[in-house]
Amino acid sequence: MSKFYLTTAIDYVNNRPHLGTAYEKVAADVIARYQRLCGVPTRFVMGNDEHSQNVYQRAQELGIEPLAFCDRMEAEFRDVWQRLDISFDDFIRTTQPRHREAVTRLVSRIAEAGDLYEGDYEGWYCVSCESFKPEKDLVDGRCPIHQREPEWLKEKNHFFRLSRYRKPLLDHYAANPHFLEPEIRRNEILRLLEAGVEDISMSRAGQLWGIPLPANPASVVYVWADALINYASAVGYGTDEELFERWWPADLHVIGKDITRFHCVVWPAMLMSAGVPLPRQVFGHGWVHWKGQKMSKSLGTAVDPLEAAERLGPDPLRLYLTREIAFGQDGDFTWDRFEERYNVDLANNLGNLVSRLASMARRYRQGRLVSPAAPPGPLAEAAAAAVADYRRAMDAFALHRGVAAAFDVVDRANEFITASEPWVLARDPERAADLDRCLYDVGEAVRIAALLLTPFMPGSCREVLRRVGETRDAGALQLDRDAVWAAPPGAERTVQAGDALWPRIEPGKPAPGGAAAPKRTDPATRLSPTLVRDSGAGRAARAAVPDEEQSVPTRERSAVTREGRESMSEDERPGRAAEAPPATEPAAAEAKPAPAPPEAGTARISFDEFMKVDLRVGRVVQAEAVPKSKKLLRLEIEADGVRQVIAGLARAYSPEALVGRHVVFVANLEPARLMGLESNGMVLAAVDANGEPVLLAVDDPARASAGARVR
Ligand code: ME8
Repeated sequence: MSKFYLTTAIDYVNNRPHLGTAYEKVAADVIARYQRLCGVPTRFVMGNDEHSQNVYQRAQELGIEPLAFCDRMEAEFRDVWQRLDISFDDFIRTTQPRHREAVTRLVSRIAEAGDLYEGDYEGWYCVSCESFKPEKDLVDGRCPIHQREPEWLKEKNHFFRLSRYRKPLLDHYAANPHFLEPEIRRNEILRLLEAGVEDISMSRAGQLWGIPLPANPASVVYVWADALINYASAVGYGTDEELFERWWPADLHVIGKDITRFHCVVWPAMLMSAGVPLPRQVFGHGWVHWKGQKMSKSLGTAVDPLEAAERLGPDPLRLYLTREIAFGQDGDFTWDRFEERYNVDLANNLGNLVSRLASMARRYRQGRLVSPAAPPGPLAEAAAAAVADYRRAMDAFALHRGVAAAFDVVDRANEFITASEPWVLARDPERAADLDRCLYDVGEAVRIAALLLTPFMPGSCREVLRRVGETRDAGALQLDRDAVWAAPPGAERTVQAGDALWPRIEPGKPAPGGAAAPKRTDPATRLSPTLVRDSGAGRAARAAVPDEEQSVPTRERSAVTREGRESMSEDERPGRAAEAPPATEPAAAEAKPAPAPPEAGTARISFDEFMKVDLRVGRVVQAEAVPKSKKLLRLEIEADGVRQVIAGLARAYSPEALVGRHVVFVANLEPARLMGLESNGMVLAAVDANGEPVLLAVDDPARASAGARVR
């Protein structure tokens, strides 16, 4: 393919974008960036649909000219798209002269083809859909999408002979099985065409706001016919033949599933009538839901995309939308899930991998990694397989599978570090080449993962690539040439350290500003009255309950905590476990209730005695449940090398919540055995009212990184 012309639906501007409309733009942006990464000349067009009655009414309510209102809204829309890093090449507005020219030309061609005729329309009209509604499509007399009562219209209109194109459309679908994706939408449209289509109104009488119908300038072109033509006017139809030749037909229209009938029946029929080639493909994505309902301003279920982007950063939001929602299906947005995915995918997984690499590179090789002569390890093959999966998925617009393939590389790299134990290799000078191989390969895996993730998280991936020593500009990288394992003997990379890219957040609490996150403002100040969010009280209350316990009913929870305070549970008593050695005092204070503090003035220790305790900052690089124990977790803590610590944190923290986290621990405690496992240290935690541990946090892990002394 010599080019890729991609469009999104153009938005009604009576309200600011919400997360549902933003989702579409993010998904399309990922596709556009992927095409560019593949080296395909790409034109990505978005825009605003301004001739709607709602826009006119809104401007009237505000007492300003409709065009002045649209100008103001354009600035708002552009601001949101810029903050979400949407890389459109052109932004069309239906009030622009180039669009008016194109509409006039295309509607005239339709008239010349004998496909416009005058008639009377009488029926329902939903202003929110800007759509004529047959009685059978109403549910309890309301529009099922906007849940509002439609208006009864009776007016003289010009009709488009859509019925004439039923057979040509069916033929087109038969000859182009991928014209409409995903398949479920195609089937819906085929059923609709098979059932027969009626001619549709192409003009509105008595309207002042719109483009005059060439055949009858007292009417305006029906807003949907007007809006659909934007795809052609944006590439010069009727105004710039050369541009039109270069880019038309569109390669892909990305739209929501509620507007497939307009795009996959009406629009192709209009083009057939006007003698213009049809777009190659339409993708009808699903809806973002909020609490089980379509996210929508008119339903009062909209979330502000800027609030979400400001909470954790635009890239985590882009990642959430494209990874969490299978492209083509509906999916939910919840704040809790958003935060959870952030912690799992970014703080604990990719972010942790990048910091681990930087810290090992610095510690063992002063940041400079050199590929040794030995052949690459298993990561090379894993990365090649992931790249192939990624391409297959992305070429089929399965964005969620594309991003998953990229994260496979991240998972494999993390597993590889654990399996190869570079901290052990580092102790043995004879294994220096193995250490070089390991570190270089991890760097290469991170580079490839970041390259694959670039369309999803452009800003963050640029930074990750820089940190793993990529010196070329991210925009110049190409999938074919650069997503290839490149570790010839002697190749070098300089790994840069930096702040944590995505610091772990405590659910419901303000997010820390990571290197990849923008400065936050108070999200509440961004709320417009029509946008919803969880109540702050609810979120704070949930935050007070550790993640894992949120699903435990209250009664059960209190039983758990009582048990935790008073005794070890039956199955946790060392004697019960088959492999358990004789009971030992738990080395970790958090494995049993903390003793009451001595009264002030008694049992004081000297400074020298205190200084005997070697307290350190450690980073949890691995965490898992200890089999047969409800309380204990096996942690691998990185400080001066990596050590195993068995800690009684399981009732308050899930293992995945701990990976990547910085803790304070006693480093010079004698080894002890717990449930048959050796523990080399004790993690410090406060104890809450229920006797459950509350970990001590390190305020700034970038300054007090793993190994830092605590006094
Ligand atoms: O329909 N989830 O404009 P619009 C996912 N102007 N996508 C959603 C969504 C949600 N909750 N809510 C809306 C229009 N969308 C017309 C388009 S194109 C020639 C004219 C999608 O502002 C919706 O499906 O109501 C559409 O694709 C886009 O956002 C703009 O919606």
